[in-house]
Amino acid sequence: MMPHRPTFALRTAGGACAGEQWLCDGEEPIACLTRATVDQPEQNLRYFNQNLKPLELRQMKLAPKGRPLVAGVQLFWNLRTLVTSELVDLWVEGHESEQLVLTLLSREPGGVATSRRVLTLDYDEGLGSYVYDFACHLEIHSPEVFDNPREFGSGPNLALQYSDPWYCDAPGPTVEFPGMWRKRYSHLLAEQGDGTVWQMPLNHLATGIPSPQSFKEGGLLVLAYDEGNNPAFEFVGPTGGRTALSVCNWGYDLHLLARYTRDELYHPLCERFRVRLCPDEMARQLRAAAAPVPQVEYAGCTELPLYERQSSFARGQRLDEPTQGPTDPWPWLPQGEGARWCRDLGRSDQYSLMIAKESAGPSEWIMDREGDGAWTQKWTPGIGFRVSVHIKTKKVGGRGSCLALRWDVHNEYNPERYPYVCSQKLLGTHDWTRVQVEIPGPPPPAVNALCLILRQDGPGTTWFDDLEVEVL
Ligand SMILES: [Ca+2]
Repeated sequence: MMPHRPTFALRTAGGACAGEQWLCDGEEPIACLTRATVDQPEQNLRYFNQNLKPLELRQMKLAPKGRPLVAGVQLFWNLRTLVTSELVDLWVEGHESEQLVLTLLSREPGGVATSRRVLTLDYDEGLGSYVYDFACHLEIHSPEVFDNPREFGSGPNLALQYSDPWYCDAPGPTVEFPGMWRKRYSHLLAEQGDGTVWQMPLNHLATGIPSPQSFKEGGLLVLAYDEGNNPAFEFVGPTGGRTALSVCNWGYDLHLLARYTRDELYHPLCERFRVRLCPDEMARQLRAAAAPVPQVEYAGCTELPLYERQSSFARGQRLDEPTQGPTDPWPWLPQGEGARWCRDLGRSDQYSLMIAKESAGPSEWIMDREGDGAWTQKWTPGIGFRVSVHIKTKKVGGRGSCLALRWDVHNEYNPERYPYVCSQKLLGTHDWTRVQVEIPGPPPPAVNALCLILRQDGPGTTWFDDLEVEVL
């Protein structure tokens, strides 16, 4: 086979006016350089409503004729609450050559810091991979903004985020629907600073396990496993030792944070990382060498029932294992006293969700990820939901047991601002009784999901079973 010889350029598409800018290899677009307005719910979920037009590389291919594997790499610094969000200038060197260098100058709008991000794009014949090398320079013009007791607290270091990248196709869809994307990945793997290999199974809740606080010099962080398509972040030089990772359970985005001492803030800073393919054999070796997954608990549970639109609550997920099957479903979460997954009584089988307690007041089971902000089919303003469940009660007092729906917003200052739309409430003792709630569209602005709630307000025992969720 002839070796691949790239010809890189930053091309501008034509149309009604100058259009999108794409990094291209010959005629093939391989990554989009964008600074477009990001709307809700993504604006709130990914940028905390702090960066309306983020400067990013999106839809990055890592191999010629490959599919995009990295959905986005942010090209700005997130300095606690300040962001180098304002583009100042952009230079390109090496048009129509085997190495393209893109320099992006941006600033924090108040004048606290200036970012110079240098992307050097190469092709590595041995890896069969494009290599996007990012040098993340930062000059802090007013280090005092960070070097004070409020920002530093009592620790010796301050962590500043140099990027927050995220992947294509991770996680998989929450529920099955026509035209859904294929779920491909099950683990994040990393070469840590102490020489051990870290693993995180993808199941949304395992993002709570301790994540790497440093990486090996030249170490890799790999999303696995899809033959020939395992994207890797490589930490270059001292950046590995300074970098801590945190992974968001919302979208498996990687918060890459570098630690600095007070004195370091007074000098120019630079972190370097690369985005490229991880060879299949290497991904397999990392998986084999990985340390065991620590126990993962939520409210004392190591296993939780999974959300499905038609559910008898028979399927569960161990929180220290990756999800199985074609989707990445979310679990139902117990909230408050007496909520447990019942495995010896149900309406049509042995399984149901249960609340049993003697105290007054509410306990709930909730699932807040039904929506296109949580990987279902795209919403239109005409969307609405009809949800039913069967409820059995024994000596329920207080205000009784019900099903409720509400529109949900994550991340915002006041996320829980929409009303509960409740079904009929059952008090006392009832055999299985079907209750139903409808919530019409359009969803309020910035809403990213529908929250389903199974609630008992008062003492007694309630079983919930045979849930049906209909998208209207
Ligand atoms: Ca059942």
